[in-house]
Amino acid sequence: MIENNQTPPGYTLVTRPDGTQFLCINDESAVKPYRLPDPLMFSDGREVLDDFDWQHRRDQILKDFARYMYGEVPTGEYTLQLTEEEAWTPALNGLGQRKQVGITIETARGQLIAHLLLHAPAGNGPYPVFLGYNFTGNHTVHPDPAIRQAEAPWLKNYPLAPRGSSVNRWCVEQVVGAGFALGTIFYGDIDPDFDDGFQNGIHPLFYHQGQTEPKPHQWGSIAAWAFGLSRALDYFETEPLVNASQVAVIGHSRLGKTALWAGASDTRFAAVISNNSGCGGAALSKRAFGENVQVINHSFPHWFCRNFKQYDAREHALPFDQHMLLALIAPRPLYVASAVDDWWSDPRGEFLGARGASAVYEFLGEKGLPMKTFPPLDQLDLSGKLAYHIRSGGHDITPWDWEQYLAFFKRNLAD
Ligand code: GTR
Repeated sequence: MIENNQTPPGYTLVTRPDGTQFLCINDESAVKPYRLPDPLMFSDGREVLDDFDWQHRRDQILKDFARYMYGEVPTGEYTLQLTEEEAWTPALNGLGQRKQVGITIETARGQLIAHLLLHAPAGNGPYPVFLGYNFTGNHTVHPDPAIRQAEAPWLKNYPLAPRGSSVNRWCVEQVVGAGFALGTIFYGDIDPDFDDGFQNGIHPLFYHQGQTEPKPHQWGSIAAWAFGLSRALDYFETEPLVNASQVAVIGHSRLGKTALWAGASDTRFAAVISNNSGCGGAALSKRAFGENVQVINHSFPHWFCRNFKQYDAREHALPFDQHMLLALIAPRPLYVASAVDDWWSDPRGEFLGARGASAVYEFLGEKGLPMKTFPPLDQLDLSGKLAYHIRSGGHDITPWDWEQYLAFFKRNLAD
């Protein structure tokens, strides 16, 4: 137990739901000096000189993130089966249409179904798409009674969120009205978001004989969720109404971390949008501002691979930082967004992550992040392939955020 009067300046005492307390930095003055690895330098000190070099360096960075942070997807075989649960049906009061698809992932050990809800404008397409997980079930993103209720087996112990209860975060009409399709899946369809020792969800489907948990370098839940997003993209490749080469993967908070890892590990995603993704997302780990590696691993032991725990309170030892995760998305369009009251996600650290990745965009011949210094609240500059804003208000994804993402994606499609 740490007494309040012992809290050093620049820190605050954070109590997690299980009662464990952590000292976390909540003021710039407490951030210790740190050194960021250069994404354009090989680990042996050699400089990245051309596109060919970058491909090698990129592979090295991707492998390190997989091995030490998010975890590698096991190599076992699986099949994918796509079931039309509802054919294209007029929806949204004539503004668009709706389709629901079951994506079944099957291995020798069993199967799991992720239910995709897809809205599109009323024509024949193909439309560019936003794809992102929802936290509370497809039926919560819009009040439409035809949308299937979430039904993952482990939900039986939890109250189901009411229909339409997360409309403020989804803005279906706004997206479809702007000429985009919008796909969403309940993230719990792929893996439940609690520490179950990886006994439910997708992990056990990939265990070898006698295996009971992923190996230390194998996938945690974020990597599993990212894998699920790639399977939705597999489906888009078969769907004539959407343009599978124009899919922006989007996510808020832990699902923003997921969107970033999906975009980094699957280059078929044409654009990536990280909303308030914070620690383990766009924010630099080595600043340890707000939520840090030890706290995130304690609170959510299932999000990252076991190897990541060796960096608890040892961020300085990480062979990478999150600017390099963002650099893996280059030269594709990337939007990193923060909110000013979301200190826990370290807005400045998210900005510095984007700033650090910008060098790679420029190396690859693209305009990176337009602003060199931390921008004022609510200020926009969408002229680069990399965008950043810090919005007034708290940890959330709002219609205003969506408006910027629509404008950014549209602008980049036109290029
Ligand atoms: C918090 C967590 C953050 C963020 C957030 C969310 O509890 O500390 O890393 O992901 O949850 O997903 O809403």
